[in-house]
Amino acid sequence: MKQRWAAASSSTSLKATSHAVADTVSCRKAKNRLPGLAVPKSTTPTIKPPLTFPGQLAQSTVRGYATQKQATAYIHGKRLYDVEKVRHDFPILNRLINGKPLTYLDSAATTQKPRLVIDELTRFYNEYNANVHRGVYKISEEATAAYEEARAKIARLINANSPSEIVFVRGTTEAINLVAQSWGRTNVGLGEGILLTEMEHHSNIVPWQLLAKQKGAHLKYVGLTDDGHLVHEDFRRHLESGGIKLVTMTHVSNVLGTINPVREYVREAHKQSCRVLVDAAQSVPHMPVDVQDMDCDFLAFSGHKMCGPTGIGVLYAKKTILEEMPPYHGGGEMIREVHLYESTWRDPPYRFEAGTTNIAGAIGLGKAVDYLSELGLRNIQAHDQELTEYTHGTLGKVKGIRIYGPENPRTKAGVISFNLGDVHAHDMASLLDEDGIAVRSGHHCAQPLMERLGVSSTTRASVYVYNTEAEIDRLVESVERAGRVFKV
Ligand code: C6P
Repeated sequence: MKQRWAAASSSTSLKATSHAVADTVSCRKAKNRLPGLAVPKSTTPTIKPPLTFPGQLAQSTVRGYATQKQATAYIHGKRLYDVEKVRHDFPILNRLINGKPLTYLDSAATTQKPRLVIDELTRFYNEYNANVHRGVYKISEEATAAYEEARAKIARLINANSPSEIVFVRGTTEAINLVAQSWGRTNVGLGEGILLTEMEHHSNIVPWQLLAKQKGAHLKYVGLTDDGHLVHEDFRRHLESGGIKLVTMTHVSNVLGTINPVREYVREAHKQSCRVLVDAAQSVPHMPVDVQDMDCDFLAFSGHKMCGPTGIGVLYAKKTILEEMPPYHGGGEMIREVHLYESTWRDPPYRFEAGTTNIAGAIGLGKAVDYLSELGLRNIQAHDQELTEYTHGTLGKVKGIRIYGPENPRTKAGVISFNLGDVHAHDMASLLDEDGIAVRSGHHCAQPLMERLGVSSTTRASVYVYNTEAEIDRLVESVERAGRVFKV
């Protein structure tokens, strides 16, 4: 078989890459509970006062836990994890691709959706579709309550101080652009610096390049070790050189799976009076994230990477910071008063939610949070971890394979990027697709990282709640088949 994306020379590989497929709860009612996933005895609430936050429109509970601490324990709780039961929740996993079962190993790009999320989207449109915060009639009030309840659930998931610290946006990309154009334009000036890392996704590079051009600021980068960790010395040196206003870094690399010690970096940055933004697109869906413990100033993530709908995401920011930030977009519902020549703004988060937002998306994301909370974020992390170790142990033995990032799978998240000999990543992904295996290939929207790795592309398998060791075995067999086909 001829390699369609011939990788013989780096120039042809780069050409291939540029052509590439664009690199691309309300838990109030017991009947809504997931079958077979009972709340563990140790954390079952005995009292049911609602959890409320100041400014919250709808009172909401996460299974009636009395305190934030109890709810957080529930969300991150440890209990037996039954992957076969989980798989039944995802209708798409019944599909056959080329006569073979769909083996979905591209959850870092977007995750599949459980029935409960799909059903809630349908229920919203069938039963209570209305605009929020505008109508005084029944279904508008229902939609508003569900929308605000979703906000409260997200606040609890990441242990924010208040739902008013949760801004609904389209996704991680929009969240970062919001910070760059609102906070950044106000706070970053001529000659000042923004500190990034070489493992960032384009979404956490380009908005800062735009800001730097607008303000005459400059970007600095923390380098990487050969096994995909940040060079701490670099970080310290840049910080101590002065003038850095913002540190912005990913929590988990979408290419290498590296888990950055953001808590420590935040502490060091704060000592130098820098603000810190954490790109949590690849962490919030996969592990417990506690913004108060991390003490980051901003945190961004996307609903579609955590079993929620596309087109909805979250910007978390500390309340005091949000209050000082000017609007990002102007329009309906973000204003207090509008006059012909000037206007005043509502308090956060509404100041940043101009126009009709993705109401169904937010409600669907609330359901996804319910779902993940039922499973337990610690369980999800442990499951990812086991599969990652298994993948390193099996895929790592294939002749000619090179896995990028941390060598010790225990120190990384469930993202496994690899190349086999000089087989181009797109050829590899196409061949795996013949076997019903969905992986991503290309630069993964991280071209500077590709440059650092000295490659134009990689094939990436990424795991989530529904993946099994049997699926990893299928991946390994298929990669071995590719090795035979391409004579590696
Ligand atoms: N990474 C991937 O396949 P959006 O597209 O806004 O939901 O998320 C952007 C983003 C930001 N940061 C990180 C670390 C990411 O991984 C992503 C999305 C996907 O790796 C799609 S490019």
